[in-house]
Amino acid sequence: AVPVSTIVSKSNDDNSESNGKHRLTDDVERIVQEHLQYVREDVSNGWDLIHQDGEMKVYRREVEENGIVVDPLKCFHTIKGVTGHEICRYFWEFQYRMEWETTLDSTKIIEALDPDTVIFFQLHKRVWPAAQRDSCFWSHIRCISHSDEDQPTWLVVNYTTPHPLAPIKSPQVRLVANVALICETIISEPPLDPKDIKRENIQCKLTYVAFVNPGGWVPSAALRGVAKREYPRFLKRFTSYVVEQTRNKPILF
Ligand code: 6CM
Repeated sequence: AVPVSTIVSKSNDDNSESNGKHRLTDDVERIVQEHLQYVREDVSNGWDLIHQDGEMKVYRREVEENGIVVDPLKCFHTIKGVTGHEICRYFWEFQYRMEWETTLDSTKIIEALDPDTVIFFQLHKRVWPAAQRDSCFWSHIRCISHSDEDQPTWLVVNYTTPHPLAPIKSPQVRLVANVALICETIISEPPLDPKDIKRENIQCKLTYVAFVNPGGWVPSAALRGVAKREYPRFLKRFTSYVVEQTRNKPILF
């Protein structure tokens, strides 16, 4: 849940319909379903492995739109000792973001649409010689249960949206993002009693996908260089952060 103190602007009439729907419900549903399809597509055709470090693999496809690099990115990782819920929770929750995100100047929640969907406004660190970027996106966390026996899949989707509280102000450039983090929990040698599951018996299989349009021209080689360096760095730092934070806490399934 979002601490009330972090919500700058909360709800308006079209957010609070009695059926729990809000103005972006249908968009959220559509994009979540697209990601659940897309995550199954493999990376054998047209994808380049740009980074590998142990279990972590980062792939990208080189794509340009009107001369702007918009390379899709797909990353796989397996992390020991944490659940998919824990990884997604730490990625989604506002209060942890600045502890693992090294590429941001600031982040804030400008609206809460429902308990699982908020709108963020973020200022990204400027990368010379490009103009500073900002972003405004809805962020949704969800648990998808397959059966009573199997562990559920958890996911977070971050998807660009306009917002009256986040007008585009030159010289900043608004980037456009469609990002998903999709996690499964694997339990090895499950004990008869679920209460006896230890961190050493669990691991999380993570898939992270990103479609980012920098929102204006950036030198292609510079942008590809930044992406090749920063995405593996983010995955390593973020996942180690979650391992550290959860080490001595009860397991959140
Ligand atoms: O997914 C990540 N972070 C989330 C929470 O902050 C959120 C962020 C989405 C935007 C990611 C865009 C980064 C690309 C910035 C490029 C700026 C242009 C530079 C010009 C270079 C010459 O989903 C983790 C994001 C990790 C990014 C490396």
